[in-house]
Amino acid sequence: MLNKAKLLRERLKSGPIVRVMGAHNGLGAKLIERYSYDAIWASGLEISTSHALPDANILTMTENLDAAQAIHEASKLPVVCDCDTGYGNASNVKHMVRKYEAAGLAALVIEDKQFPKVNSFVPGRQDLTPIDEFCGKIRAGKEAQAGPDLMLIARVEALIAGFGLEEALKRANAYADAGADAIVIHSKSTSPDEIFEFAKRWKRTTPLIAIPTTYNQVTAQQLEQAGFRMVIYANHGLRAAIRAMDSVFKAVDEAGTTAPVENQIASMKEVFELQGMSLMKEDEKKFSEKESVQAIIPAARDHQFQPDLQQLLADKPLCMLKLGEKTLLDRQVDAFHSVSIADILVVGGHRYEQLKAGGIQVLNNPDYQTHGCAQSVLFAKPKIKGSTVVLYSDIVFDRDILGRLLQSPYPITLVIDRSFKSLPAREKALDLVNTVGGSAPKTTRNLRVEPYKAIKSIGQSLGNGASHEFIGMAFLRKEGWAALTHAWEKACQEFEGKRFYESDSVQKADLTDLLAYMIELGFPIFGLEIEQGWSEIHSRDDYERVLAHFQKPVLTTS
Ligand code: SPV
Ligand code: MG
Repeated sequence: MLNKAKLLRERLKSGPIVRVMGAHNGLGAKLIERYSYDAIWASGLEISTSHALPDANILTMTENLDAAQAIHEASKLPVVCDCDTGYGNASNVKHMVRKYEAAGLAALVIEDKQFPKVNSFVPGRQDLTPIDEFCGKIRAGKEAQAGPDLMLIARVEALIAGFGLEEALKRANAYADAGADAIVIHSKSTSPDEIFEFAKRWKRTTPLIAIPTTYNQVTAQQLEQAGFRMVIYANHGLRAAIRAMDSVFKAVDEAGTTAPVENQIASMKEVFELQGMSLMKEDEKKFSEKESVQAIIPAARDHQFQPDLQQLLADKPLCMLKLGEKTLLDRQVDAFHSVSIADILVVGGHRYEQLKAGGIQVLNNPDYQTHGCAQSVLFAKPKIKGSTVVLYSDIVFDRDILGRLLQSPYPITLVIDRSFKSLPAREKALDLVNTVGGSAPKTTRNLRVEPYKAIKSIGQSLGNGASHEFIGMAFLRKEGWAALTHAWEKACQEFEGKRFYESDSVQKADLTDLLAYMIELGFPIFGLEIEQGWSEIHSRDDYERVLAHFQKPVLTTS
């Protein structure tokens, strides 16, 4: 672990003057770190102001420690902590040193004023602690620290309190004798002369620190030449933030829009960078990314075999039909997004250029007229990395079906509806399924209904013996997808020039043909049983019915 206290201690001994900039939170620390500062000042004034409270020991030690810790954790730089008067007497200082040291803070500054202190620039009471008492606090602090590196710095307020140079020197010498690792000689003069004079008369090796808030013309180089080893710019970030926020708030108030300030403020990109968002994203990838699921929507067919839809579909694929304000495809994409599936591959053919929806990738299959649905699904193969949901482009469904499907532990799971038997017969052949064991009996109360059924057979010609209907939505885990593509290659060789289950050829095969083949090869395929909650669009009637559903006024309760 980076020992920042040791680093700072070393830096004070040699090299250019140590430059320290003030902050009150992690954000300030991040901005300071962009430049060449050596350390960060966890300023009591800044921290108090950020709580809109007086800099007068109103905040507790814990609140100040929390802020200092946030600064420390946000940055690689050592933190020099403003610890006011040490939050009480020698016992409080001992407790404080242990807590701050354990938190990894590099240096603590305590000032020789009486508790509760008031900021040095506020006129009025600036009462000093008796020298002996303050020396006791320093000794207590040094005794309390566990390791050799933490620095306990004594801040002399004699010049602030109006006692003059002699008193300041007397105190500084006593504090150095008591074990202080450095001395802050604070001044509210507008010229650096008094602290220069102090430095001239300082004959010890204990390093000197200046806080040039009022004598702001002085340069770091001048301070260094005068003998100072550290300069603290105590509150400039806070004061800059006040001015920046205020001018933006004022401008927006006057303009009634945020447009005029947009180019004066940080972009969201910069905000995210300061948060460490990109690092977090990398970590998510590295450590906690869930198996990413892709989606394939085969949408190549022209639906010429559905005469009453022909007119509607002359210039577009079926999934581009409008269902209320959105297209069918939009609704499918929304459903995928709701379960965090963003990589959506739509295999197009007929009027593929019309396929449009947020974030989809269109793959154009130029041979769609001679290919069946299975081949359309497999057209996406080069893009598939692991698990995938296959969704027919002509169905609408309740989103929770998709959510439940993704919970399936099986390599291949088809969504199967058990309600089809109780519905009026439909003219078009259905993708029927027979499961092992059939549906749960409706007459008994079941504590738990097993939602997954092993599928025994699948095909359009199963007829009345079928137990369920395949709705056109399937989830293939990585191994399921691998098995499907493997079965496809095998089928292409084995069934070359022959009928393939219910299709004239492998090329023309439906997905159900390929699944039937896999079942015959002994690959386990499961069904997630549902009861309604979806509809296909196979005819004009279907379309009108689904359209009416989406145009229905929203029901309100009175
Ligand atoms: C602080 O930043 O809280 C300080 C320095 O103590 S000053 O406000 O300049 O006294
Ligand atoms: Mg302070």
